[in-house]
Amino acid sequence: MTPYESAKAHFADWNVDTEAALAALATIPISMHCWQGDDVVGFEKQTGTSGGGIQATGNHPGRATSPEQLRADLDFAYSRIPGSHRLNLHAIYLDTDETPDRDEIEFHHFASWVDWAKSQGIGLDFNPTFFAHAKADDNLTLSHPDQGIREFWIEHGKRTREIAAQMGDALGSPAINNIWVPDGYKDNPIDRMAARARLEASLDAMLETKFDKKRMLDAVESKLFGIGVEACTVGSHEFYLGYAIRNSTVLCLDMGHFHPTENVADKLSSVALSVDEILLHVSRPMRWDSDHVILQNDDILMMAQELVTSDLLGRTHIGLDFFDATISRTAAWVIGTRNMQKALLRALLLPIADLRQAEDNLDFTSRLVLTEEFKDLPFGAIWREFCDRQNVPTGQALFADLQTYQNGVSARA
Ligand code: RNT
Ligand code: ZN
Repeated sequence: MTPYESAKAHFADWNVDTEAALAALATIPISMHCWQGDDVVGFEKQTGTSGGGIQATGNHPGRATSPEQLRADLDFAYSRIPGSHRLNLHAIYLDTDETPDRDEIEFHHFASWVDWAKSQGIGLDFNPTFFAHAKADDNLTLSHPDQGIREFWIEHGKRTREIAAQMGDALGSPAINNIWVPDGYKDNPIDRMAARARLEASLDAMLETKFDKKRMLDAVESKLFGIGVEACTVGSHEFYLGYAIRNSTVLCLDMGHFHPTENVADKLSSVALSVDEILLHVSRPMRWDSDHVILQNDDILMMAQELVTSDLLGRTHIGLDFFDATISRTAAWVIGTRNMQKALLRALLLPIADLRQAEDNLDFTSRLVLTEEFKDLPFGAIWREFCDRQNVPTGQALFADLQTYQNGVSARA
């Protein structure tokens, strides 16, 4: 008996079908974020730091400094992640000799990404970039009191929607265009309502043109606070929850954008009653929105479990959002993305019918016994089988691969 066959039998004892779990996992795409590869710098000719309260810390060697390098790193990462996935691009990752400002970008500036995605069988998602720009230095963009600045960012947003739609056309899979703005105030503002009214009006203008949902989906992402905007974030959770419901957009929940003791997994079933589709930015906040690489910790396991038990996989887009510059950036992608998949696999391997029955019978003892006993089942053998079937390494082979690749990029200037 192979380790997998033995593990399969252990799970079968509890009426859990490992083959069904493996088949289900193989169909779940994860949208990997391009910005882990270069510390959210991008390829605009003029760049500074990311700004807007988001920051990669660390200076590990090997940061990708060109689209070619980033794609090479991505190729490596995808080759060590089982399954077929997506890439989430930001507008600052354009690939061109031209120097368009944010309100001048066009689809052709991203054509190389589309060609690459096509050749790799990868779907694309997209984001307007409302930070790292002189017109965002006040930490105000779509809600800026200056109409000219608002119009500049509205135009940027409109262009990203058009670009995302064309990406969706080219790849035959809708691109999510996710809107996150850094807008907020360091100290207590006098007129929160005015700022929110301006943000709402700008979003309305930006989203005025309707796109076929087969091409592009609009998503909106809330936040609690950022460095420099401690007192008020204009696009708060309540703001965007209401906006998404009234305007039928996708709602993005970033795990780092809530109070540290809030359970973001718990929000899924609540918001799913009011919005059709959810976008996740799976992240690991440590004390604040620190964007650490995700671990197989309770927060991630709970998130995956909710997606499975609340039957939300069909209308949730799983994206990642972390960036750590103190470690190998490619290893961060590979380990973080695999951790999301491992969490999903663990959820798919739970005896859900028995757990539900115990809960319905108010038999919380059985529920506890089952969840805790299941933690000891040979999950690793099932995961390994998944990787073997997809020709992706595990264990020491993975460890060696990650090191070898990092050694190869460490000499980059
Ligand atoms: C910022 C948001 C946002 C960004 C990316 C780069 O706090 O989480 O999603 O991380 O757009
Ligand atoms: Zn995010």
